[in-house]
Amino acid sequence: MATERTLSIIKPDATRRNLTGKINAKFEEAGLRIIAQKRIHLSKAQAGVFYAVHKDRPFYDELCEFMASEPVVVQVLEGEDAIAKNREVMGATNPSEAAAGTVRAEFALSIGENSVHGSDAPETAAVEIAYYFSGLELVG
Ligand code: RTP
Ligand code: MG
Repeated sequence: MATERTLSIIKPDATRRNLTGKINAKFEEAGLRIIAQKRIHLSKAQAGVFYAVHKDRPFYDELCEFMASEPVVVQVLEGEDAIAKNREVMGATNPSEAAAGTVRAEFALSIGENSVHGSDAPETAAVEIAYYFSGLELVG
C-alpha cells in the first residue's frame, strides 16, 4: 500500500447542518490526515466543470445547482490507501445502501444530498486536487 492523497468535499447539506467537525472526526479516526482545507462557495459553472464527467446524466443540472447552493468545505486527505479508505468512510452513494457507521449512513439526506464527495482513482484525485488547491497549500 502506498501513501495517497484524495480530494474530499463536504457538501452543502452537511456544511448547512454544522457537520464539518463530525465528518472530519471520522476521517481522522480512520487514519486520514487533513493536509489542506478551505471553505468556498462554488458558482454553478465551477460545479459544472468539476462534475463534467456526469454532464450527460439526468441528475447533472440538479447536482450542479445543489453544489452551488451554499458553501462547501474542500479538503485534501492523505494516508495509506487514502482513496479507497475515504470511500469506505463515506459509504455508498445512496444512503439507504450505505453501511452502518459511514458518513452517508449517518448524515446523508438523499442520493443527491449525500454530504460528501471523494475522488475515485489516483488519476481523478490528481486532477480534482489541482482544481481546488495550489501545491503550496498542501501541507503534508
Ligand atoms: P461523489 O462523486 O460525489 O464522491 O459520489 P459518488 O462517486 O458516490 O457518486 P457518483 O456516481 O460519482 O455521482 C456523483 C454525485 O451525483 C449525485 N447523484 N445524484 N439523483 C441521482 O440519482 C444521483 N446520482 C448521483 C450524488 O451527489 C453523487 O454523490
Ligand atoms: Mg464520483
